[in-house]
Amino acid sequence: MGFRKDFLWGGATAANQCEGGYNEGGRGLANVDVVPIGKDRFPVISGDMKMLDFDDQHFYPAKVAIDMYHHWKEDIALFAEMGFKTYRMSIAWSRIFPMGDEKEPNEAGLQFYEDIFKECQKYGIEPLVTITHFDCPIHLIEKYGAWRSRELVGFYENLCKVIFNRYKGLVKYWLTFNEINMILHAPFMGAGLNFEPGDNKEQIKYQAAHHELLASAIATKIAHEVDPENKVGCMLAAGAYYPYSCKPEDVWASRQEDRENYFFIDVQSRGEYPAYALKKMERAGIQLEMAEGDLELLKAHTVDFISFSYYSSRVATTDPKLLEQTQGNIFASVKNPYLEASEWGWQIDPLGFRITLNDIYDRYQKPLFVVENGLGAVDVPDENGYVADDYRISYLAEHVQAMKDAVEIDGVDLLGYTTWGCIDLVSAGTGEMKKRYGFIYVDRDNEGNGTLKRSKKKSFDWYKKVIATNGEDLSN
Ligand code: P53
Repeated sequence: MGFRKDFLWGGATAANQCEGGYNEGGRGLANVDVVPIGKDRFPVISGDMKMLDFDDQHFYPAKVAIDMYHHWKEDIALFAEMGFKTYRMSIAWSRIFPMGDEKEPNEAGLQFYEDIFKECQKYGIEPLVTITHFDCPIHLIEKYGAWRSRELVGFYENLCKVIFNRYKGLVKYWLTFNEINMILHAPFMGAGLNFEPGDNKEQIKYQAAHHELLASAIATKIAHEVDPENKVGCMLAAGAYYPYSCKPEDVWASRQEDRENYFFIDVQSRGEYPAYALKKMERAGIQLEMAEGDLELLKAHTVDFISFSYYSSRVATTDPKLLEQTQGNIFASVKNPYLEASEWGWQIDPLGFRITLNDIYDRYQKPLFVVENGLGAVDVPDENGYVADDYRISYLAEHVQAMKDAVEIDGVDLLGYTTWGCIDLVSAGTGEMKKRYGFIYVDRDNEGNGTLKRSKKKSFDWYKKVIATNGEDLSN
């Protein structure tokens, strides 16, 4: 009973949040490099403030991040020491195609990831690769307007052809777009989109989404052609919406919010635009430009599994006073009076995790993969760099238990679990180093000070035990 014998335990990172080395190995600049920390971050990631290069007024944490570009061997050795069965990571598009629209890839970038995959193989760690985790080459933004242009589909297709062929036999599990629904909430970070005054934002976002959905279907097709062993997944920023009250209007509002996010996965997993989305677009005057054959491609090449991130449940309401609270958050959510929240206000809800796992499994009936979950917290190391992160252990233990309930009691088919930021890295939402998720502490702060030295936290040994017992022993 419990988790399957070959359950894929591990951790997750994204290139732009850990690699650094932004101008090394022939790498080109990307949207994710030029998002600063501080008050301008939100305007930039939402596409309202245009920033396509560095300036002197801002600090850009992704330039160095935790410098995994030079530390990957040591970091993977630590993952292996914890007993990782899988490591979720992403490829930086602009390492492989620095501009994005070249015909020939950059060999140094290809070699960089090949070395990493071989290192994983040495330890029996199965890589789980996100093809794009928010990144888009700057050149594609400047020349084509990023994903609003259909030409991006072709450039992404080239990227996929190159990496599927090159890494055949080394990588089997692929995710096409990280948190594809992020395009609605943070369009510059999610899809390289910038807006000019007067732009019809909804039209642009949904058209860009169509291009990504199409690109995802084409990637799935190619992945299966190149190697029938390949398994391709979609990726959703999940977290069930609860109605604030049992007032039918609140219940309806929560369903609408859920659908806004499920929309993408409905297309990627069922292969069709759902009726409610078509109606919604029609009412909003959104007209998707499609080419002949698009709908057939979407239908024919659906994903093999569904992956998602889960940090928190969310709350929907129709009460205007409560709605005011939600301003300025990437995901609009009202405070849930029954839940405690993290230091960043993310509400902690393990049962919500079980609910979310069940909702998604009921809806798609395909194997699931939890590819992000964890607690972002302030860690205070002692003089040896050791952090006694009991709060993180308790968050993770409760969530693993909830996941086990979903598997054991509810029958959800689950392939694996990778915790977010298994090594401390830069926060996507805030750009901070201070918001830490890792089992491994990295000595670096928000301003870029620190030795980058790695040290094990208390949770390191805890997670090692969890993996060794296949999730049976969760005690601290
Ligand atoms: P940070 C918001 C809400 C849900 C997921 O987030 C999100 C975000 C973006 O902040 O993104 C995912 O770093 C994403 C990761 C990110 C992680 O959640 O803001 O896939 O890149 O780091 C955690 O605490």
